[in-house]
Amino acid sequence: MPAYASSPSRSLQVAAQVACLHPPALPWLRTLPIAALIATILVLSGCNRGDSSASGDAAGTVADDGSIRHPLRGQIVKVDKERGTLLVDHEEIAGYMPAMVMEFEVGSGDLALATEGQRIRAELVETPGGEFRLEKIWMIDQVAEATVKTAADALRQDTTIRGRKVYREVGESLPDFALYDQNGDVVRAQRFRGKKVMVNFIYTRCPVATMCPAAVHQFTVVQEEARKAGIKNRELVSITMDPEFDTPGVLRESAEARAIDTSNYSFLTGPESAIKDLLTQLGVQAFFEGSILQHTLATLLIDEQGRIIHRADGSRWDVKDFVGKMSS
Ligand SMILES: [Cu+2]
Repeated sequence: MPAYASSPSRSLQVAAQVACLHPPALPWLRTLPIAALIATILVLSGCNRGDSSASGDAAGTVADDGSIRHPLRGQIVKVDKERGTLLVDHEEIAGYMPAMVMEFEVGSGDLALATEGQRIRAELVETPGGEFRLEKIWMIDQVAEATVKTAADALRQDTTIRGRKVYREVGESLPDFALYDQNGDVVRAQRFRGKKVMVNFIYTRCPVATMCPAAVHQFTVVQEEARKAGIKNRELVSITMDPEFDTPGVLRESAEARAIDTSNYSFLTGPESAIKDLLTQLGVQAFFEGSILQHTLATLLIDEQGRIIHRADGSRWDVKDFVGKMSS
C-alpha cells in the first residue's frame, strides 16, 4: 500500500512546496537537474504550503492575496465576543512591530476557544486593507504539548521500526496517538477503548464537494442512523490532513458551520509528523499540489479493543454496512 512518504508523492510534495513561491515557475523547475532542484529547495525551504508565497525576511511573508504574515506570540488580555476580536499583549516582531497590546480579529472557532490570560502562538496577518487578524492560533500549554509531543515521537519511532510493514491491515490495531480536538483538548487513542469508532481523514479547505465535505456529511448520516438504531458506545473521528491550517479553532468553526453534533464526533489535529505517520500507517495518501491537497480517502472501523475491523477505500461506501457492523 503506497503511503504518504512514498517517493512519487514525495517528489510532488516537494514540487508543490517550490510551486507555492512562484507558481508559474513549476514547469520550468521540472526540467531542472536534480542537484539544481535540491539547491532551489534548500533556498526556498522557508516556504509555507500553497497559501503563502514570496520571501520570509523581516518584512514577513507576503501571501498571494497581498497579506503580510508574521509569527506572533503573546497573551490574551481580553476576549470581545461582540466585536469578534482578541486583545493580545504580544511580543516584539523583529523588524515589523514592537511589543504591544493590540486588538485582532479572529475566526469564530478561535473566539469560542479563547480565554483571558491564555498564552498563544499564532500568525499575525496584515491585510492589504491595513486590517490585522490572527490566524493559525495554538494555545500554549506545556503539559498538553508535552503529552502530544511524546506520543508523536513514539509514533515516529514506530513508523520507522515497522519499515516496510508500516501499513496496518484490517485485524491490526490502530496506532497510539495524542492529538487535539476541536475544543483544544488532548485526545488519546485510548479514550476510544470500549467503543466502536469510525475514523477518516479530511481537511476543512477541501474544495472537492465529493471528497472531504461528502465524507464529513456521510459521517453525520452514520451518526444519525446509529442514534436511531439505538447503538451506544460508538464515536466518529475525522483527523485533518492539513494541520498547518486546521487548528482546533478552525476545526471548531468548520464543525459549527455544518451544525455538527460533536458530542460523539471529534475533529482532530496535531503535529505534522504525527498526522503524516497516521496517514502512512493507515494507507492514506496526501500531498500538496500547489495550494490543493491531493489525497485519497479511507474509512476505518475500529472495535472496542482498538483493532481495525473494517475498511472502505474511496468516497463511496455504504452507511448501512458500517452501521450494521457497529451494532454487531
Ligand atoms: Cu478532500
